[in-house]
Parts: sequence; structure tokens; C-alpha cells
Amino acid sequence: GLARAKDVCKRNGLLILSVLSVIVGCLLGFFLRTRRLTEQEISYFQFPGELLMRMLKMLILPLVVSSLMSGLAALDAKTSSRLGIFTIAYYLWTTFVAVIVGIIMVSIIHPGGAAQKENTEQSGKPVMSSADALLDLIRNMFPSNLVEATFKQYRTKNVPVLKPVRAFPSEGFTHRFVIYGIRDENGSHIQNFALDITPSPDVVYKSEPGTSEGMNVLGIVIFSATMGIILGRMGTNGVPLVSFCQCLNESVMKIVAVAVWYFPFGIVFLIAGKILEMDDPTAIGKKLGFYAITVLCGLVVHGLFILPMMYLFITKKNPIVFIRGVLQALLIALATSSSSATLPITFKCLLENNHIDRRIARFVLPVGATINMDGTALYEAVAAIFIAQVNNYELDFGQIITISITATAASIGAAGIPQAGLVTMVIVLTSVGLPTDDITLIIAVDWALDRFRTMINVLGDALAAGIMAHICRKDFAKQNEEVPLNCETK
Ligand code: DAS
Repeated sequence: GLARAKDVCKRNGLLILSVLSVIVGCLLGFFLRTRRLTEQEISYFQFPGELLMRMLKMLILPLVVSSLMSGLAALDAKTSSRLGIFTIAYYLWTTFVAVIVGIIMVSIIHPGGAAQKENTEQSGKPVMSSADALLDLIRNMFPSNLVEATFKQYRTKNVPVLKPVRAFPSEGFTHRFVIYGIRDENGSHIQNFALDITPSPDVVYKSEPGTSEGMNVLGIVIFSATMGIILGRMGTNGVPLVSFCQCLNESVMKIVAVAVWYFPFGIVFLIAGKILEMDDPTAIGKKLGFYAITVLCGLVVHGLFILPMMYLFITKKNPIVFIRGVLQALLIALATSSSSATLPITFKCLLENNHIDRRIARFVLPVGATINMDGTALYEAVAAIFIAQVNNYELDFGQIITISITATAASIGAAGIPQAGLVTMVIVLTSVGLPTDDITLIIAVDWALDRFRTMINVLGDALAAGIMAHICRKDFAKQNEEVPLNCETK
């Protein structure tokens, strides 16, 4: 008995530590909340968690570039196109299924109720149109500058076009002025000291180019995948670059193997730090609570039933064993809310625990972390319909179809970074004419839902790798010896 327990601990040590760190992080966070720490104390407390995020982000670029280039270069034309088509088709299909699950859930639970809105504050900020968002997605596929793509994305911003102001106050006004004043103790007016300008509804907006912080992973994925395919066709001429990428990939994975020992420690502070800065959870309204429950139920149904059933149906293998293999990646997703930051661990789990062919993982995972987000798609559909319900807005069948298509597109467009889905929500809302300002209704719980949807996003990518390994097993068995370079160490 004892010897067996020891053996289990030895083999699963890191996983056990990670589970414990999530629990300790929650307990510590709630305990320290009662201590009322200052903002500065909280930021120092969050430092070890910040380090974890920095380490993971540091690994994304070399990992994505090297795995796609070396992975695709190792495949012949037929296999890579088969793998590519199957993977993309599977990703689109599962994302669409996730949206349907979300729509069914939100229709059954009906969290929006019939009561009044709890928060009607309109931000008045100009937002992006869905056409702009779609064009931005395509623009990001072709970054004009690869170096810039490593730290910036393209995002159209809409700026107000001001009409000339004639007199005060008159019809020509494009902005509402709010003047704050100071009064003395007798209540008489002393001085105006601030002017808050809010655009009035009739202001016209013009699209202007812009960029936003954060790596353009999609652009880097497209470039690296293309390079990988080309290198594979170049024969011996491509060898220097391919072996460079293989070597880079292996060394990055070795860094991951060392860094993982820091992760449980980082997770404690990442989770506790977030709990320390969150708003009072008891202040969340009833409807918002039901909305969060709807999203969570949808994620559970999709992640614990539908995806595993698909895996079982296609591969005839036990999905529980598979999911246990990637549990550590799921915990990192929970702690970081970022599929891209989790990527190194997803790789590690799939190669070491689930024994997925590395050529498959090298293609399926980076692409999946960028475009395959089942959890995000499900949440986008639920959120849009929730907002419609809150506004007492009846959606017809055509609009539901529109939501399911745009939610799929919005999840593809969302980057694998925290709360990216909240930004691409705009596409879904504008497509059916819902007020985009109502995104503010769901912000209070979004950071928490983000963690759970990111877990499902990562799970979807991992199961996809398992399914692709099964579907393409014959191609891979055939070409095992045909890998252009034999320098890969096992
Ligand atoms: N958190 C994101 C992810 O990395 C996406 C989202 O915001 O939904 O998967």
C-alpha cells in the first residue's frame, strides 16, 4: 500500500503539486482578503505569479515558430495536406457544436429573465463594426512586419469625426458637456474645474488603422506554417533551416521541463492574487449569477461529455485516460487564462503522457491555440443571447443562425490571451443589432468565466491532437523513416 502510494506520488508529483497549488491559492486568497491589504501590498504579493506568466509568454514565440516549421517540414505533401484539412475541419465542426450547446443552454436556463437591467450605464465609447473586425482578422493573417507581429496586432479603431461647434448650446453639438464645479461652504459657486466630454449619439465615426499590444500569433502561425511546408519541399537545400528549427524546438522543450517545477509555486500566487483584487462576489446580481452558471453548465457539457464522446467514437480509446494526461495543462489554463501561455505545457503533456507523434502535435497545437476555441465560442453565443434576453429583445431563427456563425468567427478571431473573447463579442452583438455597450453587463464575472473557457479551449486542442493522431496513423506509420533529417533525439 505505502509503496504503491509512494510510486504514484513519484510519477505524478508535479500534477499533485499543481492541484494542491490551485487549492492553496484559493484558500490563501480568501484568507488574505479579510486582511484588507493595500494595492501596493497586493501587487508585491502577485509578483511570483507575474513571473510565471512572463516565463510562459517568453516561450511562445520560439515554440510556435520552431514547432510549425520543423513539424510541417517533416511531412510529405500528401500527409501535410490531409492533416491540415482534417484538423481545420475538425476545429470548425467542434467550435460550431460548442456554439449550439451554448444556445441550447441559454434557451433552457434563460438567465436574462424578464426583469429590468441591473446596470444600464452606457460607456458612449465608439466600437468596431463587424466588417472591420473581419477585415482585421484577415489582415492579422498577413502581418506587414514580422518583427512587429511578435508584440503587436492590427486592430481598427474608430475615431469620432467632429462636426464644427457653432455656439453654446446649439444644435451643432456633437458632444455633451459635463461641467464639474467647486462650491464653498455656503454653497455658492466658486470655479469650474473639469470638463467631461461625452459624444452625443449622432457623432459619425471613421475607421482608422491602429495596433494593439499583444503578439499577433495568427500571423506568426500562418508564416511559420507556410515556411514549414516550403522547407519540406526543398529537399536537402532546406536541411540547415529545418535542423535549426528542430534543435530550437527541442531546446525550448528542455527549458519547459525545468520551468515546470516553478509553476506550482507561481500558480498559488497567480490565483490568490486574482482573488485579492476581485470585486466582492456577493455583490453580483442574480441574473448575472445565472448567466455565469449557464456558461459553466455549457462548458461542462461540452468539455466533459461532447468532446470526450467524440474522441471515444473516433478513436475507440478511453477519453478519461487521455484527459488525465493533459490535466496539468488544464490547471495551467485555469491559472493563466491564456491558451497561448499554456501551449508549452500542452506540448509537454501530449508528448510525454499521451505519446502523441510530435509531428502531429507540432502542427495541431499551435494552430489550435490560435483558432480553435470551443469554450470562447460557447460563451460568446450565451453572452449575446443573455444580452438580448436582458433587453427583452426577441431573436428570430435567422438571428440565432447569425449568432452561431458570428460566435464561431469571433472565437477564431480571439487571441489566446486573457479575456480576448470579451473584445471579439462586439462582432456577435453588432451582427444582430444588440447594444455593444451592454458588454459592461457581463464584465464583472468575465475574468472568472475566462479561466474556465480557456480550460475547454485547451482541452479541445489536446483532444484534437489525439484524434488526428488516430485518423492519420497510417500516413505516419508509412513515413516514419522518411523524416528528412535523422538528427531528432528520442
Ligand atoms: N482566454 C482566452 C484563451 O486564451 C480566450 C478568451 O478570452 O475567451 O483561450
